[in-house]
Amino acid sequence: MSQPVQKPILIVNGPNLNMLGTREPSVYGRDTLDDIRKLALAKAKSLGLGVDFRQSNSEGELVGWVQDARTTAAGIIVNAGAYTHTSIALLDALQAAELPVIEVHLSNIFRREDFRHHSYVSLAATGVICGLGAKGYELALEGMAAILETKSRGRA
Ligand code: CA2
Repeated sequence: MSQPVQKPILIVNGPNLNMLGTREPSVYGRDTLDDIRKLALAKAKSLGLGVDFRQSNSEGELVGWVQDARTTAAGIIVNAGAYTHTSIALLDALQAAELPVIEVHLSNIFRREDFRHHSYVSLAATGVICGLGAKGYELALEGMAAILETKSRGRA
């Protein structure tokens, strides 16, 4: 029997991540968000996964995309930017999605200000990757592929 077509992974990026590559390279690296999108697409292709890569500065838009993902995506990789530390709305949406969630941060949030040490997103995440720059997105895709593989074997 032929395999069912896998839904894509939603990679969702929060506020100010569209500014990557313009300032603060010592914290966030030199890659632009478009560079990261290309890296993620190439890694996903090598893993046999599709990707829907998005960014918004609006909390409501991010919540809407996560709500939609419940039916349109196989998993969610999320760098919620500063909403990581503030947004119960995004946490609620991620929990309601009932999908595997991997949280990514470019910087090591635990080496930074105290207010960045707490993440609401982590309460919905299977795993968290931080401090590895753009590479974190590739590692998150590898982790997601492993989670989905385990899930599909459970169903076989
Ligand atoms: O390390 C990360 O990926 C963060 O999610 C990035 C957020 C920050 O609020 C989180 O605590 C950690 C900020 C992204 C802002 O990115 C900029 C990049 C260049 C210039 C200005 C902002």
